[in-house]
Amino acid sequence: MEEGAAGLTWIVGDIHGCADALARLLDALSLRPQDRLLSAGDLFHRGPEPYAVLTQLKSLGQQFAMVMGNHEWALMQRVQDQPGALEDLQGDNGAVLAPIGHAQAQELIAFLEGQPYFLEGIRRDGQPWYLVHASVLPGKHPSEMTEFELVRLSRCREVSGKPTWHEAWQGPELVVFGHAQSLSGPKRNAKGAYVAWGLDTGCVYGKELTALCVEELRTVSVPYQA
Ligand SMILES: [Mn+2]
Repeated sequence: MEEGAAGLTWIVGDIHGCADALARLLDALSLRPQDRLLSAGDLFHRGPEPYAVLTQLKSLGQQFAMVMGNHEWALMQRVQDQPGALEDLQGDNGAVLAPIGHAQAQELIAFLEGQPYFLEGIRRDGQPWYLVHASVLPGKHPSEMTEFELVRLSRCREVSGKPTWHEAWQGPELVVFGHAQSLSGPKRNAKGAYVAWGLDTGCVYGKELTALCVEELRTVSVPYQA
């Protein structure tokens, strides 16, 4: 992706329909025109205000980009199987989408159509970064992973003990991801370099919504309740 001259790339973790927290996070970030906000996916399901999340993100225009989460993946699978069927907007494993009107549902689906499953870039110090919802297997580029693997925690099946990806990931790329509260926070490799950063800090469970500045490796968090 093209980086603005002095622009910062902020990546926000799982929003899950928490529109108030998103509004407070955007206030805290005070994005400048050259900055961007990227989402690690799981934007709308489980939480109280999916449509208010959508309108806030759309208002960012070209400053916003996202990767699909497992809930968007499941929703779009169903929409592709049954074009026009907007009655059932559940996410993965029956995750609820708070009720929204028919026109709003159409708007939400149109927003998600064609969204990517990964994004990538290069930090100013030359370290490449990947943004995915859940995982990248060691030795693979995200483009070599299936959509299903990218939105769920994948296991290294060829390694003894079949560890999950984050237990084996040594970089050098920085993988920014969401999906798993238990994996939130930074991870360093044996050389001390940051090689993964989990951003699901449990907002929809009453905890925090977190964004990471990729260039500066610092986070800003806001609580679920003001
Ligand atoms: Mn998820």
